[in-house]
Amino acid sequence: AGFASIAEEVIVEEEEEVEKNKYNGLIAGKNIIVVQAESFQNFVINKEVNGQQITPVLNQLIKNDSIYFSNYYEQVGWGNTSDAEFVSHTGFLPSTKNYSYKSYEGKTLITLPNLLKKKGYNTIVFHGNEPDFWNRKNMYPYMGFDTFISSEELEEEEIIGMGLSYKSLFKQGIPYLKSIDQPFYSLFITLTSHYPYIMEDKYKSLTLNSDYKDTILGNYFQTVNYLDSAIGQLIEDLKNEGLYYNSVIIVYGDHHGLKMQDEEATELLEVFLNAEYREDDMLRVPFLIHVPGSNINCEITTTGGMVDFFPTIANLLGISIENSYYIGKDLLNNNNGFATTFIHTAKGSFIEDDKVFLMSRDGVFENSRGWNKDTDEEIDLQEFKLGHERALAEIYLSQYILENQLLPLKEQLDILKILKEMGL
Ligand code: GP9
Repeated sequence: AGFASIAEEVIVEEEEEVEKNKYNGLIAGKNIIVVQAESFQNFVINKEVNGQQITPVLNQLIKNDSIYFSNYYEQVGWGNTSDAEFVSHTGFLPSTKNYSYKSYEGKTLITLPNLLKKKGYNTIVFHGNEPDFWNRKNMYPYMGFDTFISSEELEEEEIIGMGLSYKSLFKQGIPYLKSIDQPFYSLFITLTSHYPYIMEDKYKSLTLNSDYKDTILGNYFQTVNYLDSAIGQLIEDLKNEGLYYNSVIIVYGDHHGLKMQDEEATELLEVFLNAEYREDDMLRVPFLIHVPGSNINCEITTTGGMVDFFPTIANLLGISIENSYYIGKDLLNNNNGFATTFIHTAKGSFIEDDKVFLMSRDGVFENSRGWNKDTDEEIDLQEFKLGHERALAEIYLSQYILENQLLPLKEQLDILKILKEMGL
């Protein structure tokens, strides 16, 4: 079956709905501009270093016409940045065998861009690096992106670190957005804040004292601050081009940048945070939906992960999808926080609203650790048994469904039967 007929089946017809979810259709028909920000962690939000806000633009945005998710976690595997794209847009967890853009190349996928195309949207993705990196060029047609603007089309006017700078990427993206028919779904995948966070002084705006200057943490702050100012510039440009009020701007971090294993970074961070830097701090990324003119101003504290992006945004766009087509949950209509996490090769770790479970590296449940998020107190492992099984089920179910192309075959999506076949 072609994708068109599959999408017809997936989108639940309006007449079938009994009760609409909260915020259903809030952004229906609007242009969507998503910024997937490289190595962007949540701990910098609303924080100051040497008396200066690290993310002043985003801090303001969060307070005005925005929904901010403050307990949102990365869910990436081998594919790092590309897995963040994959998981966010499919609502399934990444492959455990290879990077998802390799494992699932050629598969029929139900993705946010694919569904939006059915609603008349144009889809476009921008990334200032070579198109073959992470197999993006081959994979984007399956992800539903019609147009891919990479380093082959973009001018090399400002290169920082691994590729085109944030500011140049956004600036060069605007004419493309102006030239395509509206509404559009656009994704900007950024690079400037990629490890090791080295930039020339002329791009640095924070004045740092000797505690931070030229340290990994100080350099990280500078690149994140540069990202923040680039988002400010993007918003100004959207206003000047008449695109701002009919667009929604979404920003999320793709994965962590400062590893706990990096002793220098962790030592500096613990002084900066005045607290221990733990796994959940490391894996938490910001997620923000800015809806100009909406007067919405809310913080969602329910624990979620990247698999939740697809159902959450779909609900906001007024697209109702049967929940057997994704693993995640609509974070605006769910109070049961849960995020399966990938921290090392042993699988089955997860985070809930009040606790964290970290599966032992040796894969033995009894050697694992679990603690209360607020008090840091260790919790009896038996309390994590069910969550651990759920985390494993989410991982293997994602893989089983995607590998075996079960998505187009509605009648085969009997979740309980699949779990039984998998021995879970
Ligand atoms: C490469 C960029 C960075 O194109 O997406 O990828 P990462 O190394 O962070 O996965």
